Amino acid sequence: MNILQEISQQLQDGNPKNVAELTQQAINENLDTKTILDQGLIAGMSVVGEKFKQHEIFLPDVLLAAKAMYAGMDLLKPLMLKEGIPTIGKVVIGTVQGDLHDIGKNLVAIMLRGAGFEVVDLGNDVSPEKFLDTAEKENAEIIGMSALLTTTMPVMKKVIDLAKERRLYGKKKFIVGGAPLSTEYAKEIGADAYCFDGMSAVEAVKRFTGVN
Ligand code: B1M
Repeated sequence: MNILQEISQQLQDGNPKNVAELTQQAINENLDTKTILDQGLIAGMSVVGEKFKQHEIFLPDVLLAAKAMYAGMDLLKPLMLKEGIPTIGKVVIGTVQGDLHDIGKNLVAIMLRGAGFEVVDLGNDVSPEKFLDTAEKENAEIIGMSALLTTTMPVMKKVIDLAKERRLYGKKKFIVGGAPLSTEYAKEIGADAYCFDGMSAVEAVKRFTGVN
């Protein structure tokens, strides 16, 4: 088993301490940050998700895996931010109301910051009003919404509909992401872009702010 497989396995087993040690070891061995993230941490979390779906494991196991994921991400975060350049645009980001999943949203926030954007992170369970009030107050060009549950996806539409009411639609760009979403859904609700992962969120925000 190589070190990336070990990270994935320890994450699946819900061992934050071991995940942190192995992640640090991989960093010391000069493994690429994105490789550690994708083939170690995210790979492990994908297995956890699949097992949870099949009822092979239960919620407490998923919580432990999430803790382990954060133990690894905390070490990778400074490296991901390192190449940051001066602020070139502002993004308000959050997980929509009713949804507590924040691992993916946090990863996206880290990558946006790493790409030089200022990010106002509202956390999870964010109401439509809070997204829009903050974007106005902070004068942010972009509003980024994350949803991991099919039951919370419609909140994204509520945010966009409220933006239309407040005549903000067209003035701000709306990007959406999260495992249950798709390009079609994004189009249907009037979002400006569906982002599959952190990298595509960075690309979309660059496009909307005119950064190359
Ligand atoms: Co929950 N959960 N969970 N969960 N959980 C899912 C999402 C689920 C698919 C599991 C399953 O059944 N296979 C399922 C949803 C089913 C559905 O709606 N279709 C589910 C369920 C049912 C639930 C509960 C309802 C369980 C219960 O209570 N019975 C409950 C809901 C609580 C709530 O939110 N109200 C619940 C709770 C939890 C925990 C709290 C235990 C924990 C969350 C911990 C946390 O986030 N702090 C948890 C976890 C960890 C998961 C899984 C296993 C992993 C999610 C994750 O972090 N993935 C998940 C299964 C899965 O997704 N395979 C599952 C890793 C992360 C890096 O990926 O979040 O997809 P992801 O983010 C990616 C992209 O999607 C994208 O970029 C990220 C990086 O590549 N992206 C964006 C995400 N947001 C973006 C925003 C952007 C751009 C890109 O722009 C703004």
